[in-house]
Amino acid sequence: MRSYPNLNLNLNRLFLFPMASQTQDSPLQLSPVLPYSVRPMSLEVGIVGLPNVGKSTIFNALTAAGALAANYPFATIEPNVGVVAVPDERLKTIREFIKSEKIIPAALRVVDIAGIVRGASTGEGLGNKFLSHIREVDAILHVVRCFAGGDILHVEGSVDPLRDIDTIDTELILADLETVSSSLDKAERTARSGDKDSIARSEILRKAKVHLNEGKPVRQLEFTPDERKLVKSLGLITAKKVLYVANVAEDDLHGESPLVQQVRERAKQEGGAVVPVCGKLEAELSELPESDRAEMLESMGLAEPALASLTREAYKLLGLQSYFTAGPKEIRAWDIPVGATAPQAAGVIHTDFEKAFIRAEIYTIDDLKQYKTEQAIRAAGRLRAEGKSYVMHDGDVTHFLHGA
Ligand SMILES: Nc1nc2c(ncn2[C@@H]2O[C@H](COP(=O)(O)OP(=O)(O)OP(=O)(O)O)[C@@H](O)[C@H]2O)c(=O)[nH]1
Ligand SMILES: [Mg+2]
Repeated sequence: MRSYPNLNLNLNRLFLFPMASQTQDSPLQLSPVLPYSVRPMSLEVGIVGLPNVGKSTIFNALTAAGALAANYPFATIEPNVGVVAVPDERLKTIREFIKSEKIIPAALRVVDIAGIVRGASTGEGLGNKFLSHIREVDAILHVVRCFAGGDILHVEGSVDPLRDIDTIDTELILADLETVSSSLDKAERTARSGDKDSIARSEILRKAKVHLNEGKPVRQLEFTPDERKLVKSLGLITAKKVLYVANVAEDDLHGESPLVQQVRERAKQEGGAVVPVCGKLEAELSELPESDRAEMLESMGLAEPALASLTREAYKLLGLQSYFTAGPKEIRAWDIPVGATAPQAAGVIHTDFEKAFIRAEIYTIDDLKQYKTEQAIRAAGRLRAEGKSYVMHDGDVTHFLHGA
């Protein structure tokens, strides 16, 4: 039987309002565990950084949510959460050939929390209490101030991105150390009864504790896939991958200043990346009607808004790619890890599709451009039937055949 992904209402609620967000005026009460219907469907990133470096400004730009951005530290107290559509030109290309009621892009959830200051772990500033809101995220966006801007207060009195990165890293390491220490106490207590899980848990926690005590983030440690699952469940912030967002000055949109170069160097050593974003201009851009945005981007000499480059880098960092489903009801992008097999990709739509997977019919967007219709692609012998061991490629257009 052929299946066009049959949408479960719950899953879709998120996508019907891709720009929906919660703002300062109506803070969303985040539960520690997000609803199941949301979690597997969208990538989630949490924004960290010192106070007043432009986190909320960038969050606004990303979500056009209108969260409070103001020139005083700790403007953000409650976390802001926004859900944005991941820009992907390939969806539009598919729609040129396949008539469909709607396009459903992949979604990115962005969580903006209060700034962290030196000494947060001992209660300075607003302390660490907002870190709980980013324990569940997939990756960290670390916003670093790289613009001078004399009238914008810097909590440390000067602009120095590497010092700021160290400050945040230290506080996050101390926060994780606290988590690890209390989990270790508990795990060691239950391990005494010989409980295998607790013994495994204790070992990992001890390894993490030694490392954190040396002032190093957990992400540097090697773990087996099983251990990695456990580490994930611990919600350690320094175990998550980091994408640096350099908040650049209006005259350095491509991030060529020495300050941004320093951050780039730092990211390179850590195996990460830097995306230069001018928060102020991006926020202005996001307030324009869609039709005027391209003109403003062009006048700024930018090819695309920050959201596009940020999501692309986040996908790369997390080893994610997209495949598409396309039919008369919808054209939709789905996120999968690089290396996922066809049944695993089907499982992202519905777990039953993975279990009852029969085969996938797959073509590429280039096939679609060349042959114009699926029938023509099939007639030309370009519609591939792929089995259980097929490893998905980025951009595959797919129908899953399953017995569910
Ligand atoms: N010149 C300039 N000012 C900026 C830029 N980005 C943010 N600002 C200003 O810096 C101030 C702080 O911005 P916010 O976005 O509120 O900073 P934040 O990091 O969220 O601060 P907290 O929530 O207090 O931690 C505001 O006055 C912004 O207008 C930028 O790219 N250039
Ligand atoms: Mg803020």
